[in-house]
Amino acid sequence: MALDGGVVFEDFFPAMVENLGSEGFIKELCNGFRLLMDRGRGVITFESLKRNSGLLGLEGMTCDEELLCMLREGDLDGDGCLNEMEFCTLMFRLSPALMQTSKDLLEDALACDDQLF
Ligand SMILES: [Ca+2]
Repeated sequence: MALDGGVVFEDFFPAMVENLGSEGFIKELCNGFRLLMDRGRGVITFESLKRNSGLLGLEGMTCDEELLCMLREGDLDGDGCLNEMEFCTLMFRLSPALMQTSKDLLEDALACDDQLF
C-alpha cells in the first residue's frame, strides 16, 4: 500500500484493531495516554508530551511545533491539555480509515462524550 506524506497511522491503527481486538486497542490507547501524561495532573501537557515522547518512539520525529500542533488539534475544551478522552479522539482522527470502519467502536469507547461529532 502506498504511503504518501508519511502518514503511517492510516495503515497502522486498523491493523492494530485487527490484532488486538477493539478492547485491546482501546487499552493500548489508554496505555499510550498514561505514558505521555503528566502524572501530577492526569492530563497530557506540552511539557509531559515533550518529556515522554521518546517512550513512544516519537523522539527525533517531532519538533516542538508539531507537539504543539498535536495538542491544539486534540484539545477540545480549550484548556491547553489533553485528557484521556481528547487523546483517544485525536488518535482516531489521525486515522481516517479507522474512523470509517470503527465508528461504532469509538462511540462505545467514548459513550459518555457528546461533543465528539
Ligand atoms: Ca483539553
